Parts: sequence; structure tokens; C-alpha cells
Amino acid sequence: MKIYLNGKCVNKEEAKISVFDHGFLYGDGAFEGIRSYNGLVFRLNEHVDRLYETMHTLLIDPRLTKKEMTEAVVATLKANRLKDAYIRLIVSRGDGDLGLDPRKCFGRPNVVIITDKIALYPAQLYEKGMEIITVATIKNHPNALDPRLKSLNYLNNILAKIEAAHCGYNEAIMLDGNGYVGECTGDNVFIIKNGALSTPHTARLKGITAAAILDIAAAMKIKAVEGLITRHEVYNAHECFLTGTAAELIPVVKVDGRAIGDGRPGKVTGKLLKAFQALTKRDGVKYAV
Ligand code: PXG
Repeated sequence: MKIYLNGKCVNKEEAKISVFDHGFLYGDGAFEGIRSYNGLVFRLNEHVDRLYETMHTLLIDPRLTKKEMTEAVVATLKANRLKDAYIRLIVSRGDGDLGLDPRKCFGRPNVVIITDKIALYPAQLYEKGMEIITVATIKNHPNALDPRLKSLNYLNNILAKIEAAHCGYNEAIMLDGNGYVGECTGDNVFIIKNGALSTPHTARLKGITAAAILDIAAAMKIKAVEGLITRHEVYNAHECFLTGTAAELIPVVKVDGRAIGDGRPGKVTGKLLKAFQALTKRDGVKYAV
């Protein structure tokens, strides 16, 4: 396996970062999780844009243009001869001292790209749907750590994941500080009522998959709104599903013990998943291995 590390593709064994890296010491950095399908990196430009937005807020300059970053992703995929892959793009603050002052890292971030085979979720999960719960851990306040930042600090979501696991669930809904639905620990949430789609507007990462679903809905003339959603609305929705790069679109059939619709994956959800899978065959940055 070849890993991209600061401009070079090196063997996995040589891909090492200092323990003084502030990504390691403080979670100070940005990342992206991207997927390629049959030699097409799905919405790579959108992922790179989101990465650069996170870095802009964190005041991290990767010293690579967006074009160079895009080329580095493609070069890493080629070096590993991967047509279908999960790509992890990481830009950490870089090596500093034991203080948290980023100025001590002297503007030398560490840029890492890992590409690996994608482990698909079991088909059974898509046929049966998932049962999830709401947990007590709320989303970070946007003035502390805006949920739109895809930073290396994922403790908020990890605490929620731990709670879900303690209760015997794989995924959990996190609410915002006002009690409205935000998102799951690694996925966005959608509900469908009377054929119309809704998803939270704030308190969530602007998922690339979610954006694609909204584009598909528009093309299919399915009404879609981004707004405030309560748990009551989730419980009484006709369908519910989660979106994310790894999972694509996963049906949810029970939330906090309440059956969603008839307790089976919904028809619109199925249609959207099909349309999304068709989109992944044509929307992206092409490369040859
Ligand atoms: N919300 C959060 C908090 C995420 O981390 C999504 C939504 C979906 O966004 P995209 O752009 O992928 O549609 C994510 C991304 C994991 C894992 O191992 C999951 C994500 C990121 C990193 C790791 O489960 N999901």
C-alpha cells in the first residue's frame, strides 16, 4: 500500500508522522472521507472545496492549490491501482511543541492521503433497515465548533457513538442545543412525509451525499426542504434514511422504539438509493489505473 505523505507516495511502513504533530496532540486539522466508483472519484471537487473551507476557518494553509490537491488524490489512487476505493484526505496543523499555539507549527501542515478498498455494508442492512436512537450528547454549539467543520476533532460524535453502542445501537441521532434534530454521528438524516423530503438545515455537516440526494430530488420533482425538524416529526414520518459517503443511503425503520411508517424501508428511499447509485457512475473526476 502506498500512502501520500507531503508530496510523495511512500510505502505504508514509511508513512509516519511525529508525535509532536498537532493533529495528534490536539485534533488540530481537517479531513475528508471520499469514495471512488469504477475509476470515478465521486464529487471530488466538492470534497476538496469543503476541505478548503474547513482549513480556511482553521487558518491552515496546505501550501497546495485545490488543483494540486485533486491531482494528489488521483495520483495516490493510481499508485495503489484502485478503481473502487475509500479515500481519507487529512491535513493536520503540523509539527509543533507541546503548547497548543498553532504559530509554533510554522505553517508546515502534514498532508496525508490514504486510499483503501471500500468495505461495503452488508446488503441485509439495506433490506431490513436500521434501528437507531436519540442520545443525550448534543451537537457542538456553532460558535464553539461549527458542525460544518470537518475537523480532526470528532469527540462530540464519538461520545454520541459510545452512548449508542452502550444502548446496543450502531447509530444515533444527535440534537442541537435547542432540541432539534441535527444529524447522526457519521451520517446526515432525512425524513419523508407525504412524498416530501426534509433534512435539517443547521447543526449538521453539509454532507456531499446529502447534497447529491437534494439534487436528485429536484431532478425527480420531489419536494425537498431544509429546516428545523423535531423528534415528533421523525417518529411520525412515513420514511427515514441516513446518508454518508460510506453508507450511501441507509433506510431507518425505528427511532427511539417508534416504528417509522410501516416499519420497513420506504419506497421513495429505495428510488433515491437507485438514483444515487446511478449518479455515482457518471458524476466525478475520472482517472485510469
Ligand atoms: N455527518 C457527519 C458528522 C459526518 O462525519 C456525514 C455527515 C456525511 O457526509 P458525506 O459528505 O460523507 O455525505 C459525515 C461523514 C465513519 C466515518 O467511519 C463517517 C464519516 C466521516 C468519517 C468517518 O463512519 N461521515
